[in-house]
Amino acid sequence: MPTALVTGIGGQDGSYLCELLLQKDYTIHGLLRQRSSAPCMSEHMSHLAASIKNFRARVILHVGDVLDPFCILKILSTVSPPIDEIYHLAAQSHVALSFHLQLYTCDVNALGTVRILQAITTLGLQARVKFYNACSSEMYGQAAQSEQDEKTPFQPVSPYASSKAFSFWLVASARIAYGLFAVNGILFNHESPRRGLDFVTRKISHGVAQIHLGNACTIELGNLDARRDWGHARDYMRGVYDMMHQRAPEDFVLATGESRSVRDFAEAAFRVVGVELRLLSWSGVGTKEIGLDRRNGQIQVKVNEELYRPAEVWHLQGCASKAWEAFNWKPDVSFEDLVREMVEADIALLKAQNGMPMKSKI
Ligand code: NDP
Ligand code: GDR
Repeated sequence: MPTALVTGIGGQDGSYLCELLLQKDYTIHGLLRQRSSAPCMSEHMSHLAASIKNFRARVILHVGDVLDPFCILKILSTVSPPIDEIYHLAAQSHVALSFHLQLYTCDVNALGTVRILQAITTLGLQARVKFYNACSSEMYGQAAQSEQDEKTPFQPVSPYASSKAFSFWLVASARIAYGLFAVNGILFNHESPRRGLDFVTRKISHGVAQIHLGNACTIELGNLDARRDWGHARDYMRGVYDMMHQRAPEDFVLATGESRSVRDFAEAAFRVVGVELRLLSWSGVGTKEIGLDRRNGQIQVKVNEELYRPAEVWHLQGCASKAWEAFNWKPDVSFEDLVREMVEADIALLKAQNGMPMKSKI
């Protein structure tokens, strides 16, 4: 039975990857941060623990932090059977927050990757361990190309994107210097009902659910014109697994090839609950645009310029033809089905919580 170490196992991608690896009979070691308010298992992990047979024997959780090199050294040097594959997903993954927490973001995302790579080589594991690094389409930044692939130059415009570009080159150089089987996945945005509430898709699906259930009147958003290539996280974790099982280590883009604006996402989410939006310009203080429900004229969306970023990535649209040619990867879930799944899941969640509101911070 193969053995994997997953950092960031409690996040969106970690939980889908964990499910996939369990289907493939892996023993999983997961790195989780300790929270002051125990238990440290995230909502997704608790859900998996409850639904998967023998979860505790098959998923061994280690409290740790990628800021502390000894956590990784200890896991890699002590677990038995030894780790075959490392999926490094842990990150300060919020782009807007990275402008406020620049040093911290670089420490976790860039130096966190250095710590793991150095642990591998210090223990002399480079010939037996495979390494996956979670890189991002954000690295393309304001790239001139209308479609981005593995050959498109990086032009990061945030501390988050710069930290991921740093980690990309570390991994690429570890491949050359040590012969490590190391792969960078350049993944475009992928979402799901397990997405954090501070990312725009979940903020919208959760906000639409709140409005639908009568718990709220409006959603406040930032830039509606930014365009993203949105897919489903489960499809992307399937691609990540396949990248790690090629004959030779190479970097791959995963994307749907379709780009939509934040406005498109908001309109699609409202359509799920039968609301047709009309967006109007308005000159209120700090508010630029409002979305009206066409039928009753109620304001459902407000744009607050305070939520704009100091530097924006305006257009992302990926080309995943290399992944298609190498391992027949393509996404299964369409944009409309993704939006519907997210809105319906939030309605069900809120009903189960008796309409108790969950607050979004950013
Ligand atoms: P999440 O933010 O949902 O998950 C990140 C996880 O990393 C969380 O569980 C978090 O723990 C953990 N983490 C953060 N800091 C540390 C630390 N110092 N030590 C240990 N663990 C830490 O992100 P996703 O699951 O969406 O993304 C996974 C990876 O893929 C990230 O690296 C992200 O940057 C990258 N990525 C994501 C994309 C997407 O669209 N989702 C696209 C491209 C790349 P805690 O729960 O305690 O906060
Ligand atoms: P992103 O995702 O920055 O692409 O990073 P996010 O959902 O945060 O933003 C997408 C776009 O929406 C605009 N936007 C808002 N964003 C947030 N969070 N909140 C708002 O209210 C809001 N209004 C408009 C943003 O300006 C932006 O243009 C995600 C993360 O998962 C990264 O870790 C990952 O690397 C990239 O996707 C690919």
